[in-house]
Amino acid sequence: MRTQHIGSLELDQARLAEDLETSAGFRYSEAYSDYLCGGPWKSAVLWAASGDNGDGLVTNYDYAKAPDLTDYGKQLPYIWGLVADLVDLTRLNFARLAVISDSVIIPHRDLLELESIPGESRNAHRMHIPLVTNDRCFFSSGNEVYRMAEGEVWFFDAAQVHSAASLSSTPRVHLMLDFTDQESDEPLVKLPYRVDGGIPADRVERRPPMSEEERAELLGLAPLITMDNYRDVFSIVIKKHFRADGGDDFVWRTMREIARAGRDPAVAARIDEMQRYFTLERSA
Ligand code: YCP
Ligand code: CO
Repeated sequence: MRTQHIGSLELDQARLAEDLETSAGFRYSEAYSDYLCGGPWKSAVLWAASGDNGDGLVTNYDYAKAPDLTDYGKQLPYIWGLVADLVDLTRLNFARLAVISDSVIIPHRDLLELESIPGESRNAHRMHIPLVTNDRCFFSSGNEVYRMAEGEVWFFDAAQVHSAASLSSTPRVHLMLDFTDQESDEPLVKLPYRVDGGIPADRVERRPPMSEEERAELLGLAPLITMDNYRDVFSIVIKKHFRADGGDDFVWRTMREIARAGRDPAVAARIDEMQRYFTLERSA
């Protein structure tokens, strides 16, 4: 399903605040933090196979078992009520709270490691609902940068190369729901929506085109890049992608260029290997 805004929920801020306070006591998983440069990707599993909180890695759940509410899910009556009223639970595979601050995500595709899981029990459609966000939080899909607002319901195409940023110390809290691809007479979402919306023009962030001077400045990092700091360089290049339009494949292209112009060939090899892992192939 294409990334698109399909509707909005009225959030009851007082009830939400109560649940968020409860969730502050959870032991969040930091699985997938290798996708981030900066703060970790913290997730709390609310709904998963056999109601097991698990370790947060989607490949480590028993897909032969029916999904159910976890201990964490049970402790968030308001947030869980929103989910149960909104979606067809029979096709819901995973529900997570995802929290990030002071961090950016390496452009990647998801679902690449799920091919060995049977089709009808594998995550196939994703939905994002921001619960707490701010104007320093961004997403990108390909070379399009956009923002989601609190309470909005979005389909999210995780098979396209995507990235995200949370450029402040205030945690961004999203509900992330993953669905299977089973046939059903019931709608997946109990909201009237059209499935052709795409990213609304007023959510797209208009970035200035990147100047030749700015590109040259980034390439100026080449003499500095080493095996010790290439993730710091990644962070600078990804942050630039959210502020200026460098064209298609800007992040990976720029990282390859910087690494090749650098002094240590091992860095260029590492970037190529990472690009394969994050965007092309990944086995569980
Ligand atoms: C995301 N994808 O795009 C997640 C973050 C890694 C997998 C963690 O939000
Ligand atoms: Co992702």
